[in-house]
Amino acid sequence: MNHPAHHSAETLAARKAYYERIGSDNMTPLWEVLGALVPPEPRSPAVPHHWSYAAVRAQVMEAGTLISAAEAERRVLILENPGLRGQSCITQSLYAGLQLILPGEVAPAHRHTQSALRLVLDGEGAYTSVNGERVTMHRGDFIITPAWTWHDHGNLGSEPVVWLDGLDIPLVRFLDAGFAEKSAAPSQGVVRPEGDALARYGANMLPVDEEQRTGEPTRLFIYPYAQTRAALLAIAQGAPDAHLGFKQRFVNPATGASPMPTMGTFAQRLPTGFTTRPYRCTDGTVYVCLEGSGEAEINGRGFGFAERDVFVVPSWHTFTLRARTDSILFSYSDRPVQKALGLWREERL
Ligand code: 1HN
Repeated sequence: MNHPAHHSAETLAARKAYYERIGSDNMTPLWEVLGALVPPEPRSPAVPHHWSYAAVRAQVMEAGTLISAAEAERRVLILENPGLRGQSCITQSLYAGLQLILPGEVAPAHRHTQSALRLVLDGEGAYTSVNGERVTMHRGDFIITPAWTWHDHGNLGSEPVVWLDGLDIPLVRFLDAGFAEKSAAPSQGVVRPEGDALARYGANMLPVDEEQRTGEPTRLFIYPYAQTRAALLAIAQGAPDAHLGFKQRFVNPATGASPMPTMGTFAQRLPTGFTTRPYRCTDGTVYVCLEGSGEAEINGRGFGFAERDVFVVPSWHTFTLRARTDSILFSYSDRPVQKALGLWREERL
């Protein structure tokens, strides 16, 4: 409502009584909420936030003294947006968490309709298994478990391993489309040798008789950091984009679409001293610093970032990124969903 002050107490009381009467029939007046339902521009309840890995690492490790991976099923500390506490959300549509697996542990096999990505942050020696193929995790590797694929994790090494999980949980919850199933066996049998998917799908070739429809997730489920890093360094000879630095998107090599239909994933390099021009877009985005250090300024608030830190830029928040030292950032968002629905917008300021 626009001008409540211009109405008499009588009118307002009559309206209030009316709202109560129609409320008992589960109706409510649009005119009281119209402005909030159709705002002139996105007004996310999510807020910018930064998690320093150095600051939270000890708390992640402490979880390892309190519960096993087997009992927890997944031993994860959820990164909750301060504006969305209690909802297991880092943005309105996305989830993020830090998962810990100790030497000798297994996180048992299950599958669900939610799609997941892993970004390996700390420690060596863990593996994840996706539909019967194992992959050894190295720092910076980006690994996916598409919707309804069986997956379990283990740690065959001698160090704790921590990775970031990114899932489309809030989006699937919103759609009431979640299903999940636990496997009888904790670990999947290995049905293909390690490296099979990377060789078949990740070497600029595809099996000659395989076709994929747009929207199907990629059969390449590991994007090794060594490849990503080498590519970002090699393209950094020319001038960086003023708003994005040197920014690439990960693709399903069979279709050119995002690796999974619900989450877009990106890697970008910002050379030492480079500051991006102010930019905003409608996909709230989770950033992870893989290398380097710098500052993000988000709607006027400054956050320093260092290696392994996570920060979130909510929808339509204007931000800049400055690299204090040569930086590589990974990021993910719901951009493919917004693009498929014709909703995505960006503004380069
Ligand atoms: C899940 O399956 C994993 O497989 C991690 O590692 C986090 C959060 C919610 C629901 C399922 C995993 C998850 C999850």
